[in-house]
Amino acid sequence: MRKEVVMITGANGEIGHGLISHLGKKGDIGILALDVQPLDADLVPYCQRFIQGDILDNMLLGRLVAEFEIRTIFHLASILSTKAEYNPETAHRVNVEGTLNLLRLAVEQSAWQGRAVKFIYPSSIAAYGIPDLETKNRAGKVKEEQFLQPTTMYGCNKLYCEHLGRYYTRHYRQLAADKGSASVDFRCLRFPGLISADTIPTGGTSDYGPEMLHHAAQGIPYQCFVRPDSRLPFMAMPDAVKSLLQLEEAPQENLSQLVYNVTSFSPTADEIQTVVKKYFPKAEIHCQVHGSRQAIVDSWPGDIDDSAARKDWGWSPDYDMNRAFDDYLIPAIHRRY
Ligand code: AKB
Repeated sequence: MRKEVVMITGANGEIGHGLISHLGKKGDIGILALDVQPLDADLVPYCQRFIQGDILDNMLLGRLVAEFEIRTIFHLASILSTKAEYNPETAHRVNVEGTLNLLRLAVEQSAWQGRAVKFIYPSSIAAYGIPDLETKNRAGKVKEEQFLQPTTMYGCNKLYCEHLGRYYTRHYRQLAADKGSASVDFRCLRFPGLISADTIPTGGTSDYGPEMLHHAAQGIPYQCFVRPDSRLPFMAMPDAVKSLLQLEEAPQENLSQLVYNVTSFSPTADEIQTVVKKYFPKAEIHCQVHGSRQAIVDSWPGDIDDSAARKDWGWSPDYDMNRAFDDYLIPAIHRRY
């Protein structure tokens, strides 16, 4: 008999770590983990199966459909914004074709199970593209339907995959229903920058937040690549995990939209530096602006409106900036380094 599992792609990435540790500690569902990189040893015991493989490998995905009963796909694998700018076509292949492959897998699983497989997709504030700084400063909390003109390949990929998810859920569902089959139940979060105590992101543009903290904790000088007044929304990793699981559990009839902003606090780079220096007074942090990364940050909103998530499925972050540092990041980082 096939065992019911949740499938997690990008398992060895930042969010993968947080999600696998959380679900693994709860232990009430098997985890099928997939990543192109080997899985860190501390995550292996939490997984029913880890497969080192590529989401572009359709033969591999076909095997998984045959072997497992997949309840939910958390599709976390992606090439982040800065890295994607250096390899746009590769990013497109991984971020878009990879997502399409997984949507197809979800459709096949749904048809086989006779019920819609849930597909939880983290999109990003990169889906937004604000034309200039003055508009950014006046925009306030940006809503899901505003400023959807991304300036990066990653942002274009995320926005397009949101549309693909909508297509498979709303329109393909009708085709499936006509054939007496089920389709996929796609649900999407637009994440702000994330800060984890356990992992340091690679290839993103909001990375200056977590990098400042992790460098300071290790006594390594840090060159911050954005201006001190640069503002972005952020969230602590436990809240990111909480939002993924809350959205997965939300009753379908409560969801008035497919794509939801979620966020917690919106500091400037200078405000992050101030709080980091409160805990690590000897931290050496200097500013050396990187033009193209700064341009990406300037095109992303300084804050986003997550009222739809709050209203539809009771979203509320546990960690504001003070709590994130006092109760989560600093204690965990002291244990780590
Ligand atoms: C990135 O910086 O690319 C990501 C994101 C905001 O999606 N952290």
